[in-house]
Amino acid sequence: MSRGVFILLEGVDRCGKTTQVGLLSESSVMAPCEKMNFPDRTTEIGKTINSYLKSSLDLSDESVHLLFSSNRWERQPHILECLQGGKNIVCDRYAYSGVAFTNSKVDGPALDWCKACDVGLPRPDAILFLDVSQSVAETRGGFGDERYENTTHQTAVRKVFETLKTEDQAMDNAPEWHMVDAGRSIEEVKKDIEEIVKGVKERKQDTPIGKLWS
Ligand code: ADP
Ligand code: 2DT
Repeated sequence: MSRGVFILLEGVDRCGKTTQVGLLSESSVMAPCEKMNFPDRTTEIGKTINSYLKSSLDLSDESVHLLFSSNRWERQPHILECLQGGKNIVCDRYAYSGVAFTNSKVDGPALDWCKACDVGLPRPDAILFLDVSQSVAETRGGFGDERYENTTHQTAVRKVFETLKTEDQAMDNAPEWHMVDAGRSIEEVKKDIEEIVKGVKERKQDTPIGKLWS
């Protein structure tokens, strides 16, 4: 039996991740499928992260970064169990958001420090980066009240994503990156994503599960 494949959707706020993760998880291309998202606010660590994002709790940049990472590590056994059992995973944000949102802070921790705590997590087989300009993203509804929901930070986040893509592309064992033009209609983006995922399955489902950034 082939293993499941691990598909990660990343991008800035309102690029359409939640919409497309939902559609892909219901598509026959991904069946059987488990849908995940990070931060997972349902766990004890996730509840602390939620308080931080809602600004009812203050934490240092380093401390909250490690909590976001820990929130992924607590799901590691389940991720591996799904993939080994032949279940595909579609995930809304992961360590890439983790690094991008922390490193982009003013005087934020260094990129390598940000990456270190996520090294060894289950490696996504592919990252589908939903690429949309900041101005288009902002026509899709106003920012809410959570931390990070402002244009300056989102622009800085986008630059770190670019750096992470460049670094991955220089590695032998990194996820495939696919830039998806997310400025099109929901249906067009969905079709594009399904085609990409078909190819990823063919290439990856009979390879060993990888470890992130190692
Ligand atoms: P994210 O999870 O990346 O923040 P969402 O999927 O929640 O983004 O989408 C943000 C808003 O934009 C929602 O109101 C959604 O219905 C809308 N939306 C999503 N994709 C598109 C698209 N391709 N074109 C226009 N509006 C979209
Ligand atoms: P959502 O709006 O997708 O719930 O994200 N974030 C996310 C981090 O700062 N570090 C992380 O490791 C992850 C996964 C991105 C809530 C916010 O949390 C940020 C936006």
